[in-house]
Amino acid sequence: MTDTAYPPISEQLDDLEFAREEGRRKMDWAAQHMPILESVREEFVANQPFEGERIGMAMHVEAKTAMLVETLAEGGAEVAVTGCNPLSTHDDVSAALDTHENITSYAKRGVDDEEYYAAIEAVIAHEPTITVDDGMDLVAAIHEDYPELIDGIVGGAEETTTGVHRLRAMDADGALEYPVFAVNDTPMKRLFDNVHGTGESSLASIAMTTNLSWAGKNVVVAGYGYCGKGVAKKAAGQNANVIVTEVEPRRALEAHMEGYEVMPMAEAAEVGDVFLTTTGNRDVIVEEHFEKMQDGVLLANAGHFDIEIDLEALDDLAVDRYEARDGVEAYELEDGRKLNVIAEGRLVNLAAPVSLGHPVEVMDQSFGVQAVCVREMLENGDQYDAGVHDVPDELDKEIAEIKLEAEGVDHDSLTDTQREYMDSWDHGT
Ligand code: RBV
Repeated sequence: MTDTAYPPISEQLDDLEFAREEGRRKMDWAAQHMPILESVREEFVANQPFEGERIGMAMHVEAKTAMLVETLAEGGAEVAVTGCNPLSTHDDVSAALDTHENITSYAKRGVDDEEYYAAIEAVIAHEPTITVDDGMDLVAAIHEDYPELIDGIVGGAEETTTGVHRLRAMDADGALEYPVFAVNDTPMKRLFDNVHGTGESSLASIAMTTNLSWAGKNVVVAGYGYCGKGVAKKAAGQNANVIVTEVEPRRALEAHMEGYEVMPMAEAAEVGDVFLTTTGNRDVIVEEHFEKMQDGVLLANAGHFDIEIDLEALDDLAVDRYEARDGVEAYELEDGRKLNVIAEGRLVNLAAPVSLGHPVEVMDQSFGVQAVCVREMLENGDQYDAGVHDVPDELDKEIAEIKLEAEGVDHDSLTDTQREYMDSWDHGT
C-alpha cells in the first residue's frame, strides 16, 4: 500500500539542494533552543522505543515540528508526515526532513484541498501504528476511509484545542475506535503554548505582516479561552485597549475582572481597529458585523480552522478585492470602506507569509509532551481503551522538570510530613 500517487516533497521542488540546506539551517537554530527534545532524544536514541513502529503525522511542518519528527525517527520509528494547514508548511524544512532515511515528508505550502487530502492519504498509505495529529484530520480520514487500518493502530496523540474538541465529540458518538491522548489539555500545553505561544506569535505575525502598531488601538479579542487570554494579555502589554467578546458567562466575567472591556461583537464591531478570533467556533464575525466596521480595520483569526470570519459573506459584500500587502487581502465595500483580512482568515501565527508559528521555547514544551505520549502509548497502550485520554500527570511533570533543570531553576519538594498532611482528612482546627 506504500505506493502512493502523491509524491514526497523531494519530488516536487526545483532547487532541492538549496531547500534542504535552508531547512536544515532553520532546524539547527530551533534545536539550539529545545533542551527538552534534546534530552528526550538522547533517551530515545539509547533505548530505541519505537523500533518497528510506523508513525503517521499531520502537523505544521516547520523547524520546531521537524525536531519532533526527527526525535521520533531517531527513536527507531519510520515516520511519514504531512501538513495540517495548507499555508503553514515551510517547504525547505519539509525537504530537509525528507532526506532522513526514516522520514518521508509530503508537506508542501500552498496546496489546494485536493492535494492537502492526497498528502494525508499518502501518510495513511504507510499504515501507521501511531498517529500524531494537530486538528484531527488524520484520525478522521482513517476512520472514514481506511477503517481496516484501525486494528493495527496502537493509539494517537492530539496537539490542539480544536482537535481535542473534535475527538471528544467523536468519542461521545461512540465513533472513536482507538485511544488518543489529549496533549492539548495538559498544563504544560495550555498554560504556555496556548497562552504565551498564541499570544506572542499571533501579535508578532500581524505586526510584521502589516508594519502597524498596537499602541492606542482598540483590539477586539473574540473568545477568552486559554488562547484568547494570551492574546488579550499580550495586546494590553503592547498598549492596546483590549475588548473581549465571549459567550460563556464565567469567562466573560473573568475578562471583565481582568479589566478588559466586555461587550457583544455587534457593539465591538463599531469600535474595533483590529479583530482577532480565538474561539474555535464558526461565524464569529459575520455580515452584520462587517456592515458596522470602520474603514481600514484588520481582521485575523488565531483559531485552528478558517471558519471564524465569514469570508464568503465579506466577499459578497465587496465590490473590489485586492492584495494590499503580502498576506493582506483588502475587501472594498460599496461605500468605499476597506476591510483588511490577514492570511486568508487562516491561523494567523502560522499562515501569513512571514509567520513562524509559536516561539521555539513553548513548542519545545508541547512537543516534549507529545514525544513522551508516543512513548507511553507504545509502552502501555493496552492500558488505554478506545477514546480520548488525559495525559498521565507524571508525564507532564517529567517535561516540566527537564525544562526547569535546563533553565537552572531549582524548586522545593514536599517533606514527608507535608505529603502526609496533604493526603489526610483528619486535621481540623
Ligand atoms: N503550533 N505549532 C506551531 N510548529 O510553529 N505553532 C503553533 C509551530 C501548534 C500549537 O500547539 C496549536 O495548538 C496548534 O498549532 C494549532 O494548530
